[in-house]
Amino acid sequence: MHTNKRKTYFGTGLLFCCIICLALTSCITHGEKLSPPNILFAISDDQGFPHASAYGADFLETPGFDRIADEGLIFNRVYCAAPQCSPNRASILTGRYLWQNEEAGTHASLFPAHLRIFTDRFIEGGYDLGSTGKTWSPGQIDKMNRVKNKNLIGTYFNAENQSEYWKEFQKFLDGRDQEKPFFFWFGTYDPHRPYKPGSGLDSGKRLEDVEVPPYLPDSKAVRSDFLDYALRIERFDRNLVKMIGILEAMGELDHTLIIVTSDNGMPFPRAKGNGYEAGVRVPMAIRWGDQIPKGYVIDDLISHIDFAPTLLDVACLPTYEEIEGKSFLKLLLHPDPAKRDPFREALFYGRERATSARPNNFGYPVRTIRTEQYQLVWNMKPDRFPAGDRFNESEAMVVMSEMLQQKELNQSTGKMYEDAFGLRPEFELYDMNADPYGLENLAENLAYKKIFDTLFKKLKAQLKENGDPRMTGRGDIWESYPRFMGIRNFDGDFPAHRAVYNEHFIQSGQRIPLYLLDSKHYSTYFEEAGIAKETYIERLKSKGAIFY
Ligand SMILES: [Ca+2]
Repeated sequence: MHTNKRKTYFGTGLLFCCIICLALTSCITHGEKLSPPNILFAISDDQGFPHASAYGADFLETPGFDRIADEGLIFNRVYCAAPQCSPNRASILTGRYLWQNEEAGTHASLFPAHLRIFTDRFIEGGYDLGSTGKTWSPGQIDKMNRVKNKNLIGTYFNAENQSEYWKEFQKFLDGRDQEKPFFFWFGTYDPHRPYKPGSGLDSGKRLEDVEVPPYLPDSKAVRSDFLDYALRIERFDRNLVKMIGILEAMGELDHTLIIVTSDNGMPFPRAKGNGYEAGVRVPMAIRWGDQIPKGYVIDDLISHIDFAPTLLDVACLPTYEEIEGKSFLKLLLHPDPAKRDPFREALFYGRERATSARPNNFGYPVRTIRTEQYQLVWNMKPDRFPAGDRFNESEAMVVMSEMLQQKELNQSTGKMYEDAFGLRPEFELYDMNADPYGLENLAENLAYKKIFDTLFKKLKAQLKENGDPRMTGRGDIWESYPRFMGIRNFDGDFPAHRAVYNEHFIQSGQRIPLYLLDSKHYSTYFEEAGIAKETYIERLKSKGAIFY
C-alpha cells in the first residue's frame, strides 16, 4: 500500500537528519510540493535511437516503452556521456562527464571509491535500493574503500534468466520496507551482442521493415542482423511490461517515476564506441502518474549526466557540489516548450579506452560538443585507428564482413568501410540539421570557419573547466589505468597487463589503491616482470604516485 506518511528514520549527524527529514515527508522544489516517489530506472544495453515503436521504428514492437511514452513524456534528443557501457554508467551515477571520472572514465577499469554517486544519497535519504541485471559494468568496484552501498546500487538481485528480470523486481518489492520509497535499477543485457544469427527472421520479423542508416551497407545480412538486435530489445521490453503490471496491481504505478533509456548507441560500426551521435543518442520515455503532464514530445538536449541531479531533486535530496549535470525536474513538471527556454544550449560527450585494441592498451580519445544544429568531434589522437588495430572494437562481425566483401566491388561501400574503420582527421564538423547522419565533414570548409572556431572554443573551455587530464598535460594518465578484462597481445613498447596500472604512463599525484597490489593479477605481473612488490611501489612513488 502506498502512503505519503513515510516512517521516520533516525540517523546520526545533523546533515543526515536533515536529509531524512526532507526525503520522507514532502518538499518544495521548483515551486511545487512533491512527495518523494518510488523510482524504477530501466536501462537497456546498446539500444540506439530511434529503436522503439513509439518513435515509428517498424521492425520491432515495444509496448512497454510506448505505454510509458503515451502516459508520460517521450524524448527525442537524449545523449549518453560516453558511447560505451561502463564509462556511461559511471557518468549516470556520478552526474559527471567521462573526463571527470578517472579510472571509471575508461571501459572495464576501476570505480574509485571516492567518486560520489547519487545512490549513496538515496540510502542516506531513507530509500530502499535494489538492482538487477547489468548495473555499473564491466569493471571492478573499489569495494575495499567503500564503506556502504558496496554494489553501488543497493541490494543486488541476480536473475538466472534474462526473460525473468521482472521476477527479481517482484522479490525486491516483496522484501522491502513498505514505509519507505524505493529506487530500483533494472539493467538488462539486451540488446548487447552476440546474437543468434537469423533469430529475428525466424521469429517472423521482416527484412523490409528495417531502416538501414546510410553509413551501413544495405544488404540482406545487415537487415537480418538488425532483426536479431530488435528481438533482444523486445525481450527487454517484455520485462518492462511485466514490471509496469506489478506496480499497477500493487496500486503503486502512479506513485512511481519510471525512466526507460539505454546506456549507449546501437552496436554497429560508426555507432556504439564512436564519438558520433549514433554512439550516444538513445531512446528515453518518462512516466510519473499525475505529477507530470502527458503527451509532450521533448526535443531538448538532455545528457545522461543530468539523471543524478534530477533524481536527487525528485527525491528531495541535496545534490553534490561536484555534479556537472543539470536537473531537468522543472522540465518534467512544465514540459510545454512554448512556455519555457530550451533546457540546454550544448552538451558534451567523449570516449577514452574501450576494449584492448591497440599496442600498450592505448585508447582512442575523442571529445565532442553537440549544439542544437552542430556536432564538432575532436579526435585527439588521429594517428590511432578508431576501431582498433585489428577491428577489435567492433563486435558487429556480420556487418563488418559485409563491408569488407562489398568494399572491393563498390565505391560507396568502400567509403563506408573507411568511414567506420579508417583513420580520421583530428576535427570533424557536421551540420546535423542538413546532414543528420553526420557524413559530410565541414571542418575544413572555410564557410564554416566561424562556427568551427566558436564550437572549438566552447569545447576547450568546458574541458579545461572540468580539469580533463587531456587538457592539462596529463593525458597519458588515461593509458595508465588498469583494465580488468582480457588484454590482447599487440607489439608495443610498453605492453599492458590485465588489472595492472601501466607504470610507464603514471602521472605525478596519481592515486592508486594499495590493496590491488595483492591481487592474483599483480602477483602474475610481478613474477613475469621479475620485480618485488616493494620495488614496484618505490618506482611508482618516484614518479609521484600516491598509494592509499
Ligand atoms: Ca552498453
